[in-house]
Order: sequence, then C-alpha cells, then structure tokens
Amino acid sequence: MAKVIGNAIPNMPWEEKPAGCKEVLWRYSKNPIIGWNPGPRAARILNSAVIPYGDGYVGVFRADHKDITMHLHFGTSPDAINWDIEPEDIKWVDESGKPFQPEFGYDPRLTKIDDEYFIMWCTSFQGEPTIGLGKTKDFKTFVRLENAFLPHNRNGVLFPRKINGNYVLLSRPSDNGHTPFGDIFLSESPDLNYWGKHRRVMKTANTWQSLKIGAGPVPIETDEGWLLLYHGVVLTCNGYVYSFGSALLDLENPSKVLYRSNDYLLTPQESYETVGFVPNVCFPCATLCDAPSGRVAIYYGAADTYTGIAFGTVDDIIKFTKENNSLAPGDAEIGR
Ligand code: BMA
Repeated sequence: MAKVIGNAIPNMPWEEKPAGCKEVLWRYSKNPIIGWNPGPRAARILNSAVIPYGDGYVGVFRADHKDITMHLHFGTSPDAINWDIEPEDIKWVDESGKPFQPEFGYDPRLTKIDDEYFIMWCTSFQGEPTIGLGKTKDFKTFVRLENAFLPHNRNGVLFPRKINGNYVLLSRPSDNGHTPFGDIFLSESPDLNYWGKHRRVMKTANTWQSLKIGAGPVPIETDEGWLLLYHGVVLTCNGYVYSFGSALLDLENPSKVLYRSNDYLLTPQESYETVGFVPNVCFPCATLCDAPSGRVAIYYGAADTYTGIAFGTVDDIIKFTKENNSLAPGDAEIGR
C-alpha cells in the first residue's frame, strides 16, 4: 500500500464506495454541495479550495457574481460539506499593508507550508490573467505577494514543501481568452519572489486531454511519488469538455513524470456536470486526504455552476495511474 506523507483528517467527509461501482472514484451521494445563488452577490460557487483549520475547515471559494465577474470569497465549515461563505470578496493588502485588490480572481488553490497558508489563483495583472500568490496565517489578513509570473498564465499550484531547498510551483502559460492550448510547466523559487529553472512537466495527449491540460489540486506526497490530479480538455463539436486524470511525479525531481493515466478518472456525466453556466466541466482544485487511511475527497467545480465532491483512495488512484499508464519509455524526460 502506498504510504501518504501528511496528517490524519479523521473527520473528513467520506462515503464508502457504492456496491457494484467499478470506477476508481465515486461521487458524493448528496452532490452538489453548493447550488445556484448561494450568496447575495454570488450566482455560482465553483472551482474552489478547502483545507483543515482549527477544529474544522476553511475554504477560498471562486464566486461568480451576478454581474458575471469572478471573485474569491472566504468560508468556514465544521464538516467540509456545509459551508458558511462570506458575502463579500476577500480584501487583500500588499506586503507593506496597503490595500491591493485585484479586479478579478478565480480558480484558487490552498497550500499549507509550515504555519502559513498560501493561496494561488488566477488574478488580474492590470486586467490580464496570471498567477496570483498570497498568504495568510489566520484567514483574517490576506497578504498579496509579488506577481509570480508575467501574463498570461493560469492554474498555479504550489507544492506543500520545498524540494531541494526551493519552493516549487506548477503553472499553465496561456492567453487572455478561452485558451485553445496549454501544457503543465514547473518553476522553482528560493523566496517566492524570483522564479526560474522552468521545466515542461507534461504536454497534451491525443485523447480527452488533447487541447490543454492544467494542474488541479495540490499534489499529494506519497512514498511512490507526488500524486497529481490534473484537468484535461478536448474540443468536441459542441465545445470544450473538461475531465480529470492522474499522474505520478518523481518525489525529488517533480518535473519527471513516472506514470500518467491514459483514461480520465472523472468526466462530466451527472446532470450538474453536463448542464449549467458552462456545460461539461469537471474542474478539481482541492483534496482532503487522510494520510493513515489514504482516503481522498476531491473538491471539483461542475459546469462552472456547482461544487461537488468525489471520493477515492490514494492506493486505488496510484494503481490506476500505473496500470493505465500512457507513457512510452522516454516520455518522462520532457525537461527544458
Ligand atoms: C477555464 C477556467 C476554468 C473554467 C473553465 C471552463 O479556462 O477559466 O475556471 O472552469 O475554463 O469554463
């Protein structure tokens, strides 16, 4: 059994696999956990990040307002299912304490490193999308750090520890629209200010992930490698379809892909995934993982409208990633 490096989360949301289910993942029976018009300004809450905090959970949520602008809202929950989400968006300050509010924000991820929580999201760099990086210790003061990257970039995901002395971030260089391309890249930084040693981790592949791919939740550390869930997009006659699959990255050199699933793990299938503001989207941004049992709850945005949860175990996902491996020998060395 793969050993997960991390903490126990004994009270995380969980349902046993339904009898007869042959898939690696199964959906929460009460999905979606957040539906239409969840707040006075929020029309839809989707593509959001959650993390254990204190006796319960906190989250940074993507809330699309009723004027269709995208914002980040903070929320709390005793059980990571029923959320109390603030009606107004998170107010940021810069490192000197001055207000520093982006025009928009979406698709957040949350990483804990030591006693700090880092937020990565798609922010506005003078109106253009790129990776935003911020931090908080108490989820009351949110400090926006330097712009990590030039526009245009999205899907920034920070690893939960330094690797070989550096912070490590995955990202997906893009354009300023509904980008019709995109691979996953890795960058390193000694201080979260200066980023370099850029490497390409994975290219698109000729299947459900043929148009673009992007890192999903913060990778889960195991003794077999970093387990990465990532979304992949195919262009169909009816537009983009967002599914997600898995890859295992080398522990000390995570730009090296050890295994990569050929099939998706989850694709839009239920009505809350296939019908909504943007149909046919399953977009994971967070997991809760109980290290001793390897249980995983995956939080994903559905149809750019809802928030859903899918369950699985690290062991089964790794087994699937290896047995369903699409890498040919040599593919793992894309590098620079
Ligand atoms: C991507 C991102 C996601 C969104 C998806 C489908 O480009 O913006 O936030 O879920 O498109 O609309």
